Amino acid sequence: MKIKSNVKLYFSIHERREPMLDKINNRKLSITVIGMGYIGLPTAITFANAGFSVKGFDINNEVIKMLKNGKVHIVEPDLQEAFEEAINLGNLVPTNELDKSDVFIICVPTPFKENENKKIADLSYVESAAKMISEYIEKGNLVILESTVPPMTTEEIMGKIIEENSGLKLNEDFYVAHCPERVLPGKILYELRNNDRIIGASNNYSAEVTKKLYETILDKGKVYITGTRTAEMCKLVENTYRDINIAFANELSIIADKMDINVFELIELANKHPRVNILKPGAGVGGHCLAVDPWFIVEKFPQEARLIKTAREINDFKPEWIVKKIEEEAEHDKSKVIGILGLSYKPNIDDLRESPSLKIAKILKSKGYNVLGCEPYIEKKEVDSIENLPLNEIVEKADLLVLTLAHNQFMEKLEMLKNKKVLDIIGIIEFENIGVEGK
Ligand code: SAJ
Repeated sequence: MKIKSNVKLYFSIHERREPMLDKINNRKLSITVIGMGYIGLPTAITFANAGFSVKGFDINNEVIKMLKNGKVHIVEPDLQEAFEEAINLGNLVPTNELDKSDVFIICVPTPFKENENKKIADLSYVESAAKMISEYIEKGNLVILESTVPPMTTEEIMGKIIEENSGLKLNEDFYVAHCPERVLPGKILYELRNNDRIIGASNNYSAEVTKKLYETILDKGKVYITGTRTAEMCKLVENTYRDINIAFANELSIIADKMDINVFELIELANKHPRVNILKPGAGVGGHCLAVDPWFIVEKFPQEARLIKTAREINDFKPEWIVKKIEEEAEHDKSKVIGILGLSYKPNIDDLRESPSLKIAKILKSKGYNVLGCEPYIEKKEVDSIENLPLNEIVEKADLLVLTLAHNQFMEKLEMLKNKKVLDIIGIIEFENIGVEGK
């Protein structure tokens, strides 16, 4: 009895596997990417330019309208050209209507929300994508989740929602995989082809098809197969590793300040040891990844994830500590004009999500200080209620300048700050002045 059912299962999977793999080989596989944001749009473009017929779905009509008019809505090197190539090939169709597809790839945001003073993942976009897919999914289809999620989401939440709403059975009728995105904004198209990919698959069939599919877009990158839980955790661990290391650097900066020594000199010298590589302290940790993902582990394992939580708290506290330093420098005189050099979350980009520099500016403003900002990568006169001035104007107007980001546009014009009072958070000016040997 047992053998018979196994044989039956083998044949049913075998029959379905061959056409799916053939379809990948001869580019007859249809792909729908759900979410046309920072990850979904470049992913859809990359698969389209690899020869697949791709639908780029988004619920935001404005985004679809813009794409249909031939313009990408994201600032990212070479993306517009790659998009035009995909459209000219006839392989990419932006749409706000979902339809049947061999493969669905979910690339929707997973922010966090506050719940009873705890930071937990907001999975509403993943859940609603899964519900939408349930209406169109057919036997043999594959659903790949690329969004960063807490452990036990791919099969246990997304898979379950599709089962409940479609009536199909996971691993018998349809398959799921988690293939977390790992690309760095500013280098997305390059990293999509050259970073290794981790694939967490619900069974061997899903692993084989997902691996084959992603290999069609990879140049240097390799595919590694594991279970869904390990893949989910792997993505979170990568960003948490970096967050913890930056927290160490930020904690050192606070200790060094108390000791009246230069933290940048300290780190430079410690890093001369062959097995030490301390990262850079700064204004704090921003962006939608490092500042968010570690909380997904804390949410699931609040008792165990003590170091992870502490690191998050240290990095979140850094902007508040910097505000205190600024107040001291300004002698608590609220008539003084404070200029914040850099408002985005890291150098040379326009992204403001979870930005520590912006947080510093807003705290100071809420305390009644006269705050000006300079964010050369944003062409607006105001950035989230902070007046945004060109460098020459802010240098002229501010009594105290706070250098929070090593934007190229600042680095090229550092001499403009020469005779100004500058609080250097990132160790550019002070560091050069003390002139550590070998630097
Ligand atoms: N930062 C420091 N000191 C450092 C390095 C960074 O303070 O020495 C700060 C930055 O200023 C910024 C924050 O950390 O505020 C995050 O910047 P980042 O460049 O470290 O990372 P992200 O958030 O832009 O991108 C990360 C990447 N993950 C890793 O490097 C492990 C990227 O590969 C991921 O794809 C991305 O998160 C994501 O989407 O998860």
